[in-house]
Amino acid sequence: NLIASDQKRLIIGMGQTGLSCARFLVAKGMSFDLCDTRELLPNQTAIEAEFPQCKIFSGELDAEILAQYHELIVSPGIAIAEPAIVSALKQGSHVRGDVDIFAEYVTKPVIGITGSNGKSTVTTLVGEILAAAGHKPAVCGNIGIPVLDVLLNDDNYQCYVVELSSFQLETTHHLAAEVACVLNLSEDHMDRYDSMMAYHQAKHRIFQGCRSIVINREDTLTQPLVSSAMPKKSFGLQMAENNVAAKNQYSIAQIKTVEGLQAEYLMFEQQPIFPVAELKIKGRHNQLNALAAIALIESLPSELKVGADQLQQVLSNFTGLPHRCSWIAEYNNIEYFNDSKGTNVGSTLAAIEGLASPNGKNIILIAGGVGKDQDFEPLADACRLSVKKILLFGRDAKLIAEDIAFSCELNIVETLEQALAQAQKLASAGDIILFSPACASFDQFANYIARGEAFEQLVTKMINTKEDV
Ligand code: UMA
Ligand code: ADP
Repeated sequence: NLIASDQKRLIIGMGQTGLSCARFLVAKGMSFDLCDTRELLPNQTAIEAEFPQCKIFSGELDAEILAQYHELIVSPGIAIAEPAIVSALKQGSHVRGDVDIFAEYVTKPVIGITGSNGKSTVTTLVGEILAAAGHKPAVCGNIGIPVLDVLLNDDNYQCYVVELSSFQLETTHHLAAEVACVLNLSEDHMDRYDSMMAYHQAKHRIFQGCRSIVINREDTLTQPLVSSAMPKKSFGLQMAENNVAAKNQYSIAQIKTVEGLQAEYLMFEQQPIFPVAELKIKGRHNQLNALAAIALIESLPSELKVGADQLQQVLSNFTGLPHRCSWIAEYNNIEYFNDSKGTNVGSTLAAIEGLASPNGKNIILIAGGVGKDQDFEPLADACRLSVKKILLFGRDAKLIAEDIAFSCELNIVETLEQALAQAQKLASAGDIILFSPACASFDQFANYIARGEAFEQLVTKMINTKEDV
């Protein structure tokens, strides 16, 4: 039997994160072993070639093997509540993740961004604004680039804009971000958490050791318990009524322009920053995302200062990321939107609210997939107001139907293709066909990107076929 010692580290998961941890530890001259529970080990060839000295364990996590390691470096796709991990912890092993190692070594400012929705949009926006100002940001984390991969090229960067998932935060002990933010909090990943409280606690680990915070004034769940001395900026739609209360607040307000017209502006305290109508990203949620990005940027130290021109240039050019409420086509006066990244109830609500017409029901919604044990009832009111019909497909279609029954007309079909065909038949001029699944994709697709691309291809094919007739 091996005896646990400070030298013994086990990387759990051989995906992107596991591989980045292995490369980073090698660069620091540290030894480790690896394991993965998947039948087909990812990156196996690269790992065997690059790290021939390592043991690789496959198959189910084994409590006895894990307990032999002092440090378990757990990938985000593996829950730390796994019995083998819990058992190793009881026997004295420590758990950490790639972001915790990153936090130990990083010396430049870190901008930490989490939340149930909007993380990738805000992370990208912050990165683009800093880049436009000539600073060299590394945009990384849950957005798709492991933090340790970029830290290996630290000389190329002046700061780190890090998107963090609750899974990554679970294994992070002291991020010490320059500024940290939970954008919003609504139910997600309930298949991995026992309660909303547990999910909330994981998200709030982003504030550990931070130097300043950005909070969402209209979502108390985003607000940490911190000392009143902690520098704080806040964003929200409503502006506080007087100058004192509005201190450090970002909001949206109607103001009189120099031409004497009323226009909505993104505001800092009582000063206009940018006209809402000139944002290319649409919907109230994206206005909040823009405010959050500005608040984060303006919380940074003076060496990362951004000029008003540079900020405005990015705000007026940023068209958003693909698969997030993206306009796809208009045909016969019917518009098609792909919101495949709408993988939870909160994001689908934002999509419906962003596209709803004040003059009655204008949306035909296509949703469904893997429901992650969410409660779909919060969709019911928005459906009652704005959705003509819902077409549900995928594994949990029936569960969703039970939660939102009677809020609007509803049909269950097997596939996305059948859903689109039915939506198409129902739609009339002025309607919107919105694909916003509120669910994960892996029952029928590899990921949200493949699902969004499938939807876009189906729409294009349908339009081309009609035009050929
Ligand atoms: N897995 C196993 N056995 C293992 C290890 C993993 O079955 O031993 C499974 C996981 O359950 C998961 C898949 O393999 O289904 C990938 O897990 P991973 O931990 O190896 O993932 P990575 O490839 O390292 O990618 C991770 C993030 N993935 C997850 O959190 C599941 C990526 O976020 C992230 O971009 C990447 O690190 C770089 O930081 C993806 C994601 O879906 C985009 N995130 C979730 C979300 O945004 O909702 C949280
Ligand atoms: P994340 O990285 O947190 O998943 P994204 O920026 O990729 O966030 O957007 C994911 C989904 O959430 C998309 O459907 C998008 O339209 C929606 N969304 C974006 N920002 C918000 C927000 N502030 N509130 C609610 N939904 C949002």
